[in-house]
Amino acid sequence: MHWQTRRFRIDLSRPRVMGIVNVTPDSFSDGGRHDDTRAAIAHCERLVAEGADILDIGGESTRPGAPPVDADSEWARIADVLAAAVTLGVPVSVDTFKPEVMRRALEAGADIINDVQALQMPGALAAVAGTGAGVCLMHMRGEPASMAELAVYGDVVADVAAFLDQRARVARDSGIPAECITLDPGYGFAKTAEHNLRLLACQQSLARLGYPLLVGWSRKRTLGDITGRPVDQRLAASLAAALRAVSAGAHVIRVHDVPATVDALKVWAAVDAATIPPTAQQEDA
Ligand code: HH2
Repeated sequence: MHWQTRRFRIDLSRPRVMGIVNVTPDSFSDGGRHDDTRAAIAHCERLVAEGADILDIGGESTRPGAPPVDADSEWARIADVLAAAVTLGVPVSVDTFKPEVMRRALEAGADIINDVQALQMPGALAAVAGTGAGVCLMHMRGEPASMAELAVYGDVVADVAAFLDQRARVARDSGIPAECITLDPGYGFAKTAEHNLRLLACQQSLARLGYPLLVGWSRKRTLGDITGRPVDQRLAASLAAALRAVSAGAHVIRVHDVPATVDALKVWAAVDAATIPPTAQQEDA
């Protein structure tokens, strides 16, 4: 399986690590840490040196209750960081739901648009179609400010699958090639801890929709609910969730802690490489 993006065709025969670069004053786990341009560019360089396969640059926090940011301010936060990131030799994604920011990011060389609103904003499909960009279509409901109230589902797995399937169809009908599309269940977005865990337990059914899955569990609140740990002490929990997600069909893991995730996936790959295929096992017996 591959993910076609503008400059790179990403081979997904092994899980890939997407390193998070939040150029925001208020992101839930690292807000304010990289919100000056120089620090954010240094962070991009560090993540690539640590083994990130993809960078994901965001200029607006999507944490519950985050205040909205207008397109000009969002673009002003990320423009110089994006310009530097596209010289680093890895695909660069921009995390935005605003068509105006998408258009500017693609003009500036972004490879991927990561949209937590799954290209539902008027003009978003047109901003991406025909550019060759990869897209990540994520499930959520409402806006960050209101999403907690909307965490009510009949069957969360069926509802999320139906939404993602429909958004992928709409994207394709708008001219975005299937090979450019990844889907994301949107862990933590308009979902309770119970919903998030149920979705992870049943994530294979989303993988069966036929598109690569991109997932983000890194440091999220459900991990704090389970372990009782604050956001800066959720590395072990994040790794456990990342590995469960990979075993349930995820191809791209969106994380803050790149070196630890890369190591965990190296061990995973080493065990895979040592695994005897079932047919050979039968011959041995
Ligand atoms: N999670 C966050 C933001 N963007 N994009 C995708 N595709 N999937 C996710 O799970 C996802 C996402 C939230 O995490 P973070 O960027 O660290 O926080 P904030 O939104 O507060 O900047």
